Amino acid sequence: MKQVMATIIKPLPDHLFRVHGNSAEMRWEAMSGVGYHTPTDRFFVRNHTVTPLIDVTTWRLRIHGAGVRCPRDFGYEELRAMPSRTFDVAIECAGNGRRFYRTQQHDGAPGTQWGLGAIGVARWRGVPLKYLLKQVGVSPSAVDVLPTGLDEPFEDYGHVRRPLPLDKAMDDVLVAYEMNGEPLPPDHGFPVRLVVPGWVGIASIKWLGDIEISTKKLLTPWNRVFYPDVTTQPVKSAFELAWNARLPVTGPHILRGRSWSGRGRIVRVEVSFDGGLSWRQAEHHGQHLVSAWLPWHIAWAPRHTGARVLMARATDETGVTQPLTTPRNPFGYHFDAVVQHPIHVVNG
Ligand SMILES: Nc1nc2c(c(=O)[nH]1)N[C@H]1C(S)=C(S)[C@@H](COP(=O)(O)O)O[C@H]1N2
Ligand SMILES: [Mo]
Repeated sequence: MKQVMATIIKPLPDHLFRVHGNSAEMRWEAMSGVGYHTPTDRFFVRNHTVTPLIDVTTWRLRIHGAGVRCPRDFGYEELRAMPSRTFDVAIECAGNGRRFYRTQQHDGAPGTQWGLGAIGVARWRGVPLKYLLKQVGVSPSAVDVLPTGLDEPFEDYGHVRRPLPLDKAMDDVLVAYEMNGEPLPPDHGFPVRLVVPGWVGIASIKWLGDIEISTKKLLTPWNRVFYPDVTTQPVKSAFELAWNARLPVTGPHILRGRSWSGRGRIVRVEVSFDGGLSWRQAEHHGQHLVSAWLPWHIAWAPRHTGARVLMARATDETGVTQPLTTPRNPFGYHFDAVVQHPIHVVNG
Protein backbone atom coordinates (compact mmCIF):
# COMPACT_ATOMS: atom_id res chain seq x y z
CA MET A 1 0.00 0.00 0.00
CA LYS A 2 1.31 3.42 -0.89
CA GLN A 3 2.04 5.50 2.17
CA VAL A 4 0.42 8.92 2.20
CA MET A 5 3.08 11.46 3.10
CA ALA A 6 2.14 14.64 4.90
CA THR A 7 3.73 17.46 2.96
CA ILE A 8 4.07 19.57 6.11
CA ILE A 9 5.03 17.95 9.40
CA LYS A 10 3.89 20.47 12.00
CA PRO A 11 0.21 20.64 12.95
CA LEU A 12 -1.84 23.10 10.87
CA PRO A 13 -4.86 23.89 13.08
CA ASP A 14 -7.60 25.79 11.33
CA HIS A 15 -7.44 28.76 13.71
CA LEU A 16 -3.77 29.40 12.80
CA PHE A 17 -3.52 28.41 9.13
CA ARG A 18 -5.22 28.32 5.75
CA VAL A 19 -3.81 25.35 3.84
CA HIS A 20 -3.04 25.73 0.13
CA GLY A 21 -1.88 22.35 -1.26
CA ASN A 22 1.74 21.79 -0.12
CA SER A 23 1.85 25.17 1.60
CA ALA A 24 0.08 26.87 4.51
CA GLU A 25 -0.61 30.52 5.17
CA MET A 26 -0.75 32.13 8.60
CA ARG A 27 -4.07 33.69 9.57
CA TRP A 28 -3.35 37.25 10.64
CA GLU A 29 -5.60 37.02 13.69
CA ALA A 30 -3.02 34.49 14.94
CA MET A 31 -0.63 37.45 15.49
CA SER A 32 -3.13 39.36 17.62
CA GLY A 33 -1.73 39.90 21.11
CA VAL A 34 1.44 38.04 20.13
CA GLY A 35 4.93 39.49 20.63
CA TYR A 36 7.29 40.80 18.02
CA HIS A 37 8.24 37.45 16.48
CA THR A 38 5.96 35.00 14.69
CA PRO A 39 5.85 31.92 16.91
CA THR A 40 7.16 28.90 15.01
CA ASP A 41 3.83 27.06 15.43
CA ARG A 42 2.12 29.65 13.19
CA PHE A 43 4.92 30.60 10.77
CA PHE A 44 3.76 30.08 7.16
CA VAL A 45 5.20 27.17 5.16
CA ARG A 46 5.88 27.28 1.44
CA ASN A 47 6.99 23.91 0.07
CA HIS A 48 7.52 23.08 -3.58
CA THR A 49 7.21 19.39 -2.70
CA VAL A 50 7.40 17.75 0.72
CA THR A 51 9.25 18.55 3.94
CA PRO A 52 12.21 16.12 4.00
CA LEU A 53 13.54 14.49 7.17
CA ILE A 54 17.31 14.87 7.10
CA ASP A 55 19.73 12.79 9.18
CA VAL A 56 22.05 15.34 10.70
CA THR A 57 24.74 12.78 11.55
CA THR A 58 25.49 12.20 7.87
CA TRP A 59 24.44 15.63 6.53
CA ARG A 60 27.18 17.85 5.04
CA LEU A 61 27.11 21.31 3.52
CA ARG A 62 29.33 21.27 0.44
CA ILE A 63 30.83 24.52 -0.85
CA HIS A 64 32.52 24.24 -4.21
CA GLY A 65 32.69 25.57 -7.77
CA ALA A 66 34.97 27.35 -10.20
CA GLY A 67 34.90 30.48 -8.03
CA VAL A 68 36.32 28.74 -4.94
CA ARG A 69 40.00 28.13 -4.14
CA CYS A 70 39.65 25.38 -1.50
CA PRO A 71 36.33 23.57 -1.84
CA ARG A 72 35.29 21.76 1.32
CA ASP A 73 32.32 20.66 3.31
CA PHE A 74 31.05 21.39 6.78
CA GLY A 75 29.20 19.23 9.31
CA TYR A 76 26.34 20.36 11.55
CA GLU A 77 28.30 20.44 14.82
CA GLU A 78 31.15 22.19 13.05
CA LEU A 79 28.80 24.97 11.90
CA ARG A 80 27.27 25.29 15.36
CA ALA A 81 30.74 25.72 16.87
CA MET A 82 31.60 28.66 14.61
CA PRO A 83 31.06 32.31 15.55
CA SER A 84 27.36 32.99 15.13
CA ARG A 85 25.11 35.98 14.52
CA THR A 86 21.47 36.46 15.46
CA PHE A 87 19.11 38.49 13.27
CA ASP A 88 15.39 39.35 13.49
CA VAL A 89 14.39 38.99 9.87
CA ALA A 90 11.17 38.62 7.86
CA ILE A 91 10.78 35.88 5.28
CA GLU A 92 7.98 36.63 2.83
CA CYS A 93 6.88 34.80 -0.29
CA ALA A 94 7.07 36.87 -3.48
CA GLY A 95 3.45 35.84 -4.11
CA ASN A 96 2.15 37.05 -0.74
CA GLY A 97 -1.11 38.90 -1.44
CA ARG A 98 -1.54 37.31 -4.89
CA ARG A 99 -5.24 36.76 -4.25
CA PHE A 100 -5.85 40.53 -4.25
CA TYR A 101 -4.86 40.86 -7.90
CA ARG A 102 -8.09 38.96 -8.51
CA THR A 103 -10.33 40.22 -5.72
CA GLN A 104 -9.34 43.91 -5.84
CA GLN A 105 -8.05 44.40 -9.38
CA HIS A 106 -10.07 41.76 -11.29
CA ASP A 107 -6.87 40.58 -12.96
CA GLY A 108 -5.94 37.36 -11.18
CA ALA A 109 -2.68 35.47 -11.53
CA PRO A 110 -2.20 31.70 -11.31
CA GLY A 111 -0.35 30.22 -8.34
CA THR A 112 -1.09 29.90 -4.65
CA GLN A 113 -3.87 32.35 -3.83
CA TRP A 114 -2.22 33.73 -0.70
CA GLY A 115 -3.92 36.42 1.33
CA LEU A 116 -1.39 38.41 3.39
CA GLY A 117 -0.24 35.51 5.56
CA ALA A 118 2.80 34.32 3.59
CA ILE A 119 5.12 36.31 5.86
CA GLY A 120 6.70 35.78 9.25
CA VAL A 121 9.42 37.37 11.36
CA ALA A 122 11.67 35.04 13.34
CA ARG A 123 14.87 35.34 15.32
CA TRP A 124 17.38 33.44 13.19
CA ARG A 125 20.78 32.33 14.44
CA GLY A 126 23.57 30.93 12.35
CA VAL A 127 26.85 31.57 10.60
CA PRO A 128 27.14 34.54 8.21
CA LEU A 129 27.51 33.17 4.67
CA LYS A 130 30.42 35.54 4.07
CA TYR A 131 32.30 33.84 6.91
CA LEU A 132 31.98 30.43 5.18
CA LEU A 133 32.87 31.94 1.81
CA LYS A 134 36.05 33.42 3.32
CA GLN A 135 36.99 29.98 4.61
CA VAL A 136 36.79 28.43 1.14
CA GLY A 137 38.54 31.37 -0.51
CA VAL A 138 36.36 33.09 -3.11
CA SER A 139 38.35 33.95 -6.24
CA PRO A 140 38.19 37.47 -7.73
CA SER A 141 36.38 36.07 -10.77
CA ALA A 142 33.43 34.70 -8.71
CA VAL A 143 30.03 36.19 -9.62
CA ASP A 144 27.16 33.98 -8.46
CA VAL A 145 26.42 31.83 -5.42
CA LEU A 146 24.00 28.95 -5.99
CA PRO A 147 22.42 27.32 -2.92
CA THR A 148 20.54 24.05 -3.54
CA GLY A 149 17.95 22.38 -1.31
CA LEU A 150 17.86 18.68 -0.42
CA ASP A 151 14.09 18.34 -0.79
CA GLU A 152 12.73 16.18 -3.62
CA PRO A 153 13.16 17.55 -7.15
CA PHE A 154 10.26 19.77 -8.21
CA GLU A 155 8.50 18.33 -11.30
CA ASP A 156 11.13 18.16 -14.08
CA TYR A 157 13.06 21.16 -12.83
CA GLY A 158 15.41 19.44 -10.40
CA HIS A 159 16.22 20.49 -6.86
CA VAL A 160 15.04 23.88 -5.67
CA ARG A 161 17.91 26.31 -6.28
CA ARG A 162 18.27 29.99 -7.08
CA PRO A 163 21.48 31.95 -7.64
CA LEU A 164 22.36 34.94 -5.49
CA PRO A 165 24.76 37.57 -6.75
CA LEU A 166 28.07 37.46 -4.86
CA ASP A 167 27.64 40.96 -3.42
CA LYS A 168 24.37 40.01 -1.69
CA ALA A 169 25.89 36.70 -0.51
CA MET A 170 28.81 38.64 1.02
CA ASP A 171 26.49 41.19 2.65
CA ASP A 172 23.88 40.11 5.22
CA VAL A 173 22.97 36.49 4.35
CA LEU A 174 22.84 33.98 7.19
CA VAL A 175 23.34 30.20 7.08
CA ALA A 176 20.79 29.64 9.85
CA TYR A 177 20.43 26.61 12.12
CA GLU A 178 18.15 28.17 14.76
CA MET A 179 14.68 29.74 14.58
CA ASN A 180 13.26 31.53 17.63
CA GLY A 181 15.87 29.98 19.92
CA GLU A 182 15.34 26.34 18.84
CA PRO A 183 16.97 24.18 16.18
CA LEU A 184 15.20 24.79 12.85
CA PRO A 185 12.11 22.60 12.65
CA PRO A 186 11.91 20.24 9.65
CA ASP A 187 9.32 22.39 7.81
CA HIS A 188 11.53 25.48 8.00
CA GLY A 189 14.73 23.90 6.71
CA PHE A 190 16.37 21.60 9.28
CA PRO A 191 19.29 21.26 9.59
CA VAL A 192 20.28 24.50 7.88
CA ARG A 193 18.69 27.13 5.61
CA LEU A 194 19.66 30.46 4.10
CA VAL A 195 18.06 33.63 5.44
CA VAL A 196 18.31 36.41 2.87
CA PRO A 197 17.07 39.68 4.44
CA GLY A 198 14.75 41.87 2.39
CA TRP A 199 14.58 39.51 -0.57
CA VAL A 200 11.83 37.28 -1.96
CA GLY A 201 11.32 34.14 0.15
CA ILE A 202 12.60 31.83 -2.60
CA ALA A 203 16.11 33.23 -1.98
CA SER A 204 16.06 31.72 1.51
CA ILE A 205 16.71 28.13 0.41
CA LYS A 206 15.70 25.53 3.01
CA TRP A 207 17.37 22.14 3.68
CA LEU A 208 20.64 23.45 2.31
CA GLY A 209 23.04 20.79 1.04
CA ASP A 210 25.22 22.46 -1.53
CA ILE A 211 26.52 25.92 -2.41
CA GLU A 212 28.23 26.42 -5.74
CA ILE A 213 30.31 29.54 -6.42
CA SER A 214 30.47 30.22 -10.14
CA THR A 215 32.52 32.52 -12.31
CA LYS A 216 29.58 33.03 -14.69
CA LYS A 217 26.04 34.28 -14.17
CA LEU A 218 23.89 31.21 -13.54
CA LEU A 219 20.42 30.38 -14.81
CA THR A 220 18.13 27.94 -13.01
CA PRO A 221 14.38 27.48 -13.33
CA TRP A 222 14.06 29.62 -10.15
CA ASN A 223 15.48 32.75 -11.74
CA ARG A 224 14.42 32.01 -15.32
CA VAL A 225 10.98 30.31 -15.31
CA PHE A 226 9.79 31.20 -11.78
CA TYR A 227 10.65 34.40 -9.92
CA PRO A 228 12.58 36.06 -12.78
CA ASP A 229 13.87 39.53 -11.88
CA VAL A 230 12.43 39.67 -8.38
CA THR A 231 14.76 40.46 -5.52
CA THR A 232 13.70 43.06 -2.92
CA GLN A 233 10.24 42.84 -1.38
CA PRO A 234 7.96 45.92 -1.55
CA VAL A 235 6.15 47.69 1.31
CA LYS A 236 2.97 46.11 2.76
CA SER A 237 0.66 46.23 5.77
CA ALA A 238 -1.76 43.90 7.53
CA PHE A 239 -4.25 44.14 10.39
CA GLU A 240 -4.02 41.53 13.14
CA LEU A 241 -7.65 40.71 12.49
CA ALA A 242 -9.61 37.87 10.95
CA TRP A 243 -11.00 38.35 7.48
CA ASN A 244 -14.63 39.43 8.10
CA ALA A 245 -13.86 39.96 11.79
CA ARG A 246 -16.83 41.00 13.94
CA LEU A 247 -16.27 44.06 16.12
CA PRO A 248 -18.88 45.25 18.63
CA VAL A 249 -20.15 48.77 17.99
CA THR A 250 -19.40 49.58 21.63
CA GLY A 251 -15.90 50.92 21.11
CA PRO A 252 -13.46 52.46 21.05
CA HIS A 253 -11.29 49.62 19.79
CA ILE A 254 -7.55 49.51 19.57
CA LEU A 255 -6.85 48.05 16.13
CA ARG A 256 -3.39 46.57 15.66
CA GLY A 257 -1.32 45.69 12.67
CA ARG A 258 2.17 45.43 11.25
CA SER A 259 3.91 46.95 8.21
CA TRP A 260 7.12 45.89 6.52
CA SER A 261 9.34 46.51 3.50
CA GLY A 262 12.33 44.72 2.03
CA ARG A 263 13.80 48.14 1.27
CA GLY A 264 14.22 49.14 4.91
CA ARG A 265 12.42 50.61 7.89
CA ILE A 266 8.83 51.80 7.92
CA VAL A 267 8.54 55.52 8.65
CA ARG A 268 4.77 56.08 8.58
CA VAL A 269 1.54 54.08 8.75
CA GLU A 270 -1.89 55.55 8.02
CA VAL A 271 -5.30 53.95 8.38
CA SER A 272 -8.56 54.76 6.62
CA PHE A 273 -12.02 53.80 7.87
CA ASP A 274 -13.92 55.45 5.02
CA GLY A 275 -12.66 53.68 1.93
CA GLY A 276 -9.61 55.92 1.48
CA LEU A 277 -11.28 59.37 1.69
CA SER A 278 -9.43 60.29 4.86
CA TRP A 279 -6.39 58.81 6.59
CA ARG A 280 -5.23 58.94 10.21
CA GLN A 281 -1.73 58.21 11.36
CA ALA A 282 -1.27 55.04 13.44
CA GLU A 283 0.99 54.92 16.51
CA HIS A 284 4.16 52.86 16.25
CA HIS A 285 5.18 50.58 19.05
CA GLY A 286 7.67 47.80 19.54
CA GLN A 287 10.92 47.32 17.70
CA HIS A 288 11.84 49.23 14.60
CA LEU A 289 14.12 46.96 12.61
CA VAL A 290 15.42 47.19 9.06
CA SER A 291 14.61 43.71 7.81
CA ALA A 292 11.52 42.90 9.83
CA TRP A 293 8.22 44.60 10.59
CA LEU A 294 6.89 47.56 12.52
CA PRO A 295 3.94 46.89 14.86
CA TRP A 296 1.40 49.72 15.13
CA HIS A 297 -2.03 50.48 16.59
CA ILE A 298 -4.82 52.98 16.20
CA ALA A 299 -7.97 53.72 18.20
CA TRP A 300 -11.32 53.54 16.43
CA ALA A 301 -14.88 54.08 17.66
CA PRO A 302 -17.31 52.83 15.01
CA ARG A 303 -20.52 54.90 15.07
CA HIS A 304 -22.93 52.42 13.50
CA THR A 305 -23.29 48.74 12.76
CA GLY A 306 -22.80 47.13 9.35
CA ALA A 307 -20.14 46.03 6.87
CA ARG A 308 -17.02 48.17 6.74
CA VAL A 309 -13.62 48.12 5.08
CA LEU A 310 -10.36 48.83 6.91
CA MET A 311 -7.35 50.07 4.96
CA ALA A 312 -3.75 50.56 6.11
CA ARG A 313 -0.93 52.03 4.09
CA ALA A 314 2.73 52.32 5.05
CA THR A 315 5.64 54.38 3.80
CA ASP A 316 9.16 52.99 3.96
CA GLU A 317 12.42 54.82 4.48
CA THR A 318 13.01 55.08 0.73
CA GLY A 319 9.89 57.29 0.59
CA VAL A 320 7.68 54.72 -1.16
CA THR A 321 4.05 54.62 0.03
CA GLN A 322 1.71 51.72 -0.71
CA PRO A 323 -0.39 52.60 -3.78
CA LEU A 324 -4.13 51.97 -4.18
CA THR A 325 -3.48 49.61 -7.10
CA THR A 326 -0.44 47.54 -8.09
CA PRO A 327 0.68 47.32 -11.72
CA ARG A 328 -0.30 44.00 -13.27
CA ASN A 329 2.19 41.19 -12.71
CA PRO A 330 1.79 38.01 -14.78
CA PHE A 331 3.06 35.85 -11.89
CA GLY A 332 1.11 37.65 -9.18
CA TYR A 333 4.26 38.71 -7.35
CA HIS A 334 4.77 41.82 -5.25
CA PHE A 335 1.18 42.88 -4.59
CA ASP A 336 1.88 46.04 -2.59
CA ALA A 337 -1.40 47.95 -2.94
CA VAL A 338 -3.49 48.83 0.11
CA VAL A 339 -5.58 45.78 1.01
CA GLN A 340 -9.29 46.30 1.66
CA HIS A 341 -9.93 44.32 4.83
CA PRO A 342 -13.65 43.63 5.35
CA ILE A 343 -15.12 43.62 8.86
CA HIS A 344 -18.59 43.70 10.39
CA VAL A 345 -19.53 46.11 13.14
CA VAL A 346 -22.17 44.36 15.23
CA ASN A 347 -24.33 45.13 18.23
CA GLY A 348 -22.17 44.48 21.29
N1 LIG B 1 14.69 23.85 -0.63
C1 LIG B 1 13.64 24.68 -0.66
N2 LIG B 1 13.79 25.94 -0.21
C2 LIG B 1 12.77 26.80 -0.24
C3 LIG B 1 11.50 26.42 -0.75
C4 LIG B 1 11.35 25.07 -1.19
O1 LIG B 1 10.27 24.62 -1.59
N3 LIG B 1 12.44 24.24 -1.14
N4 LIG B 1 10.49 27.35 -0.83
C5 LIG B 1 10.94 28.76 -0.90
C6 LIG B 1 9.88 29.73 -0.85
S1 LIG B 1 9.05 30.00 -2.31
C7 LIG B 1 9.63 30.47 0.28
S2 LIG B 1 8.48 31.70 0.27
C8 LIG B 1 10.34 30.20 1.56
C9 LIG B 1 9.35 29.85 2.66
O2 LIG B 1 9.99 29.60 3.88
P1 LIG B 1 9.17 28.89 5.06
O3 LIG B 1 8.48 27.68 4.50
O4 LIG B 1 10.15 28.59 6.12
O5 LIG B 1 8.15 29.90 5.52
O6 LIG B 1 11.26 29.12 1.44
C10 LIG B 1 11.95 29.07 0.21
N5 LIG B 1 12.95 28.04 0.27
MO1 LIG C 1 7.80 31.85 -2.00
